[in-house]
Amino acid sequence: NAKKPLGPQINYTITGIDAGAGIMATTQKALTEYGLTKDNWQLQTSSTAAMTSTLDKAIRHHEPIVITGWQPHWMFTKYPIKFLKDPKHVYGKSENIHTIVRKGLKQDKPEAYEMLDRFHWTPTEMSQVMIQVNNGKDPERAAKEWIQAHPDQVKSWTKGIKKVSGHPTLKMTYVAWDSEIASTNVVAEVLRGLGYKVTIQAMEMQPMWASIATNVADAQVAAWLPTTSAKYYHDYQGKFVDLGTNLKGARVGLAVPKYMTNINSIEDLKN
Ligand code: PBE
Repeated sequence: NAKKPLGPQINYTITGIDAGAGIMATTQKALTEYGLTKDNWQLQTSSTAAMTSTLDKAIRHHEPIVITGWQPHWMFTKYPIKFLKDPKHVYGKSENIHTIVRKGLKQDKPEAYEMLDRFHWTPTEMSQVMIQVNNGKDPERAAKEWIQAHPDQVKSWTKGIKKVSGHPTLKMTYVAWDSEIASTNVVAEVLRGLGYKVTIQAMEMQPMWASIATNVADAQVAAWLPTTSAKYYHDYQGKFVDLGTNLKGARVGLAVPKYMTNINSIEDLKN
């Protein structure tokens, strides 16, 4: 098997996720830029759950597989996988996750704005929530428990902010990726602690950006930049407020099991 090139072994197929994800658009671009479309490499659309279950199966059988991978995500702790080098930097060097709010939020809901502006955490902290949810815990429960276990961190986001009265509503939108399920639930819980009646609504990436741009929603904490969400960032530029990084050091790319020792770079997918 080692002598047979990788392409035919996996039908020249990269196992991807939902069509709307930024990583899918970037991977399509990578196939072109690395000259892989000529070899008939293709990107298969599925979902995170389907991709990780295909990955699980491949690893159990010690078979080759190429997936769209990103960090923070439990796939990197649960499975022995590695990112492929990306010498053309199609996926960018590293990504940060930004908090995006609607215009006018600062005037209308200054307390919420202030908390959202302060919110930031580390990949390790986000992973603590993600793992609990992956183990079957309800996301709201996992968020509440994380908040209880990290009072100092939460205080740094809320210290000095006055609790609001009358339970004003606050609407957050997100895409149901594991990372965003974790962050959105934690932020929503903290805002509830400040007196808001917070709703969170999952949708696809384009409507999420549109919801903020049209003032239908107040905030989202799911903007992977500068590469992964670039399309919508530019499409809606001027119609939202970017509060900057809430998580530093995310990463997006193609990944393979570590036992695929001959495949270390996207270039290696070429025969
Ligand atoms: N992801 C996780 C998303 C952003 C968060 C990398 C799958 C994407 O748009 O590709």
